[in-house]
Amino acid sequence: MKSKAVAPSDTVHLVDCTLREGAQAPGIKFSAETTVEIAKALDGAGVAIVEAGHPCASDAEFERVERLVRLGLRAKVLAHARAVERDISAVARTGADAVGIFVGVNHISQTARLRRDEREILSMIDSSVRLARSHDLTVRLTIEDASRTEFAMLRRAYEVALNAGADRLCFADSVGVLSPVEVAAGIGELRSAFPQTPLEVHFHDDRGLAMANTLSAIAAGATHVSCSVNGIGERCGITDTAALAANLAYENIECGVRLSAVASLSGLVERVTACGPDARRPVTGRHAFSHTARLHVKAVERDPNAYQWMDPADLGYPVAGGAGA
Ligand code: HCA
Ligand code: CU
Repeated sequence: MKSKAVAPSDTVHLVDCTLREGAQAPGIKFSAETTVEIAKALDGAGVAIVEAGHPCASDAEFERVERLVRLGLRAKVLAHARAVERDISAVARTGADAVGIFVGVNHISQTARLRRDEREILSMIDSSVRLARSHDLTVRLTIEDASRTEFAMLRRAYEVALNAGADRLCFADSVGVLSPVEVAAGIGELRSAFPQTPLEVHFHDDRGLAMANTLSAIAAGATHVSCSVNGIGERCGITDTAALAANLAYENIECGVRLSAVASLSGLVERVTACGPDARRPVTGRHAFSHTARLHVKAVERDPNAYQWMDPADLGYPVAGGAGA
């Protein structure tokens, strides 16, 4: 029987990071032109926030983000920054609505990523959030590797960010190590600690659990989800925007994305990146809605629900055969 997720909120906001996290996938590079094409498609599909890129990385990256901002999309545009003045000023100069500041605070971040101690990192969080607010940017503060950060330390870092004026907190499972049971507990604990604060989750798929973790986080009260079309990102990528939209529709959770845009979004990113989803990938894979055994084919002819969880036509795939057609 189809069951509905126990979500405290029946609405979640998608933060599509195809143009930032996706640009970090091996072999993928977005030109200004393809950035514009993808951004327009995301906006047209109803994505709430488009994560554009990391403007401080290079002149070309700055121009790519600036061009996206100039489109004047309905979606809010967020650009990425380390917790340093240079990065945040670059985001402000692009005219983006929001900055996504990311910083790690656990031992491995102190020793391998930032080479600073906790006190120094907390001070970086404080000053970078204040600087961003002084530029009138909406601020998302992400703790990188939050999943391997002791709760008390995580809480201290988030408190500093909120006191400095951050608008939203983000919990990143940067290495993709969590399981849904751990996510339910961890996000539940954060929700209790910061009940009024919008909370985003960012799950990498290294254990193949990004989607499961995302649904678990939503059930535990996450309000925003980082995702990318076809799941592209570092290593195994992150939660797939297309599959997430389909899953949320199935669970009756509103995310603003038109379900019928799923096929074209996935196809566009496949074309631009010259890299399609695996044939067996849920929702967007070539075989996701194809039926082979005679018994199955016959049953589906009589009633498509016999061997399908969803009608591929609702996702924008030409029927019959859906994604596999
Ligand atoms: C990265 C890190 C990040 C940041 C996520 C965020 C992660 O690849 O630079 O800023 O919300 O997974 O921690 O993608
Ligand atoms: Cu990431």
